[in-house]
Amino acid sequence: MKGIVVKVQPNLYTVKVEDKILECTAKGLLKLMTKSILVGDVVLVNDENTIEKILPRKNEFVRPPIANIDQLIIVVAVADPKPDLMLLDKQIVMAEKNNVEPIICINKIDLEADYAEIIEVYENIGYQVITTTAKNGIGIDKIARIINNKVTAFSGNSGVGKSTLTNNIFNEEVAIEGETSAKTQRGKHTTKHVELYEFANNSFIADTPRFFVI
Ligand SMILES: Nc1nc2c(ncn2[C@@H]2O[C@H](COP(=O)(O)OP(=O)(O)O)[C@@H](O)[C@H]2O)c(=O)[nH]1
Ligand SMILES: [Mg+2]
Repeated sequence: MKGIVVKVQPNLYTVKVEDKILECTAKGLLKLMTKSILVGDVVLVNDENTIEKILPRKNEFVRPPIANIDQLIIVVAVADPKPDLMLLDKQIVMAEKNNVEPIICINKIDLEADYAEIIEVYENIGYQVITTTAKNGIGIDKIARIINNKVTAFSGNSGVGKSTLTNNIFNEEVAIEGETSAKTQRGKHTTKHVELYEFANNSFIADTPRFFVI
């Protein structure tokens, strides 16, 4: 049976096979391999809920540990914290290099800030730019359309609204929201582990911590 790994714990892998969620272990040989099983891996599972094979990956990341990402929604806030365009550019390069489609999400447009130039610059070089007010659920419908039938991850500095976006998409608390610290203007690193959440059939979201490292 073919499935997708949605969660990894020490020696325990949660795999979605068709419409079933299975708690699986891995065949001894796989454990010895240097490349361990990652969230996002497409695997073959036998009748005893043992993972026998990892199918070839489209891409793989060490930090966060995840594989087979289709698209990366890179989130920047118009303010609080202020846009880090250097980080945005680095994430775009990282995505392109790894066969992941980058999409830019400008969040917190309820705050007083001028973001028209950011939209113009990135749209002019061919990227899709979405604007949202995650806190009030504005623009979530656009994101829901984009993530349909894909494995999507979010990246961006702490406090830009990744968890709030994810929570609004599911309309439930799947990830923990963190307050942005007034002192440092950075959010707490509340999102600790990597997990894929199924939004609709075959539409998965990873709420990953902070940003992707090449
Ligand atoms: N004003 C405003 N605040 C937001 C918006 N989206 C999220 N926030 C707040 O920003 C803070 C950080 O959000 P969070 O989702 O935890 O960011 P993450 O670190 O990227 O996951 C929280 O206090 C949210 O309530 C928004 O659209 N507008
Ligand atoms: Mg978060």
